[in-house]
Amino acid sequence: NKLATLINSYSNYNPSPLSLKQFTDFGKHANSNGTPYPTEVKSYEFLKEELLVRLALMSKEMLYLPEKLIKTSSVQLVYGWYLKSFEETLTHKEKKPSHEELKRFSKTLNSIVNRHADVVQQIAMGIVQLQETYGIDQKTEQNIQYFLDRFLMSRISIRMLINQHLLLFSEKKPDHPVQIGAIDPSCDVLSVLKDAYSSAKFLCDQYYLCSPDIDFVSVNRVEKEQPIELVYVPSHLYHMAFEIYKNAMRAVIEYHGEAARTYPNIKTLIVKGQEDLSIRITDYGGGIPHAKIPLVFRYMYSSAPRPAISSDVYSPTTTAPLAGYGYGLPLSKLYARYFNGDLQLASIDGHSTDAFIYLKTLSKDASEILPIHNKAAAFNYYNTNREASKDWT
Ligand code: W6P
Repeated sequence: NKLATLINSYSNYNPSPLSLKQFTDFGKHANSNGTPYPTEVKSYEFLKEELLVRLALMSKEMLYLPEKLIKTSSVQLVYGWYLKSFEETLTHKEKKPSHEELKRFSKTLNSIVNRHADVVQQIAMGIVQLQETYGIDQKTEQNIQYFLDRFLMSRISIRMLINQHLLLFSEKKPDHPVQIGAIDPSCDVLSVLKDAYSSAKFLCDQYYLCSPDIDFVSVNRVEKEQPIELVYVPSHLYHMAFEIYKNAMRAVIEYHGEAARTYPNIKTLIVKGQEDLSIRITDYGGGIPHAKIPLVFRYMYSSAPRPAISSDVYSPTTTAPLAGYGYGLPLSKLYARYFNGDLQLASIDGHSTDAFIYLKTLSKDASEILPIHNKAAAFNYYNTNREASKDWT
């Protein structure tokens, strides 16, 4: 059929990654008076093609999932959403960018964002379903890990593009007037971290009736003595820091005991260097064994015993009340990697954990990292048995 053929052909293209500099340069000219809608038209022409590529790639990628997972109702539902959104985007293909068409396009974008709101939850449910019905072996787990890293990164990127277009060109307005869409060209890193800390502290106080304090140290090696600013998406940074603070607080309180009256402070160091903006969050919460570090970033580690969820206003699969290794940490790592940064943990068992967030100081270096598709590589990855390596004991 026609839709399948078009998806096949669009999935042969690679996505075009944008840097934060490209996003902001572009957005600066939005709403500048002159010819009506010149930037909006450019954004429209780019986005309608780019969306088709990114949606097609991920709908194809889903077909590499284990058959038993594809067959679950949750994965079928999500797959249908991708087809529907691809189809809706296609209706804009040969259109001229009239005022009406631009408005209709924004409507489509809105409906895509809403349609895909629960993707992460649905996929997580499908995995739990598979786990409970058949169990998941090591190879299957690795394939799901590989898939989710790619799939969720693609989802982050699609939502970034759509959100950016809507914030710049529709009634939807940014949180803060200086923002260029979702991007703050002078994001105050310390204040975002303080917000994230205080939200985590709020949850921690609710759960344990106490929480560790925090010390912040900032070192600006680029603009001496100035507050540290960065071109970044504040909501992404908030998400990462919030996740780390929750885990850090839980570790500290569980390690020293709820009865302890005082706790060692959590420490946060922010350093802006020429190339990296690095953030180190240290907790003296007893650390975790070196061999267990990779587990923290696994989507399926959440199937291990989780802390009891009392008043569950939070989605049990995406975030737990005070960090139960849901999808929070793997997703945070994706947010960091999305604009060419990273998130890593280093722990000293019996002592402390350092969480590192690396971001790019220069917005031109902060370019989207996107999964590309290559049939041979994908086939190879999804079908290789990495269980028994033949060259090490
Ligand atoms: C821990 C375990 C962990 C995960 C993520 C961030 C901080 C921490 N601290 O003990």
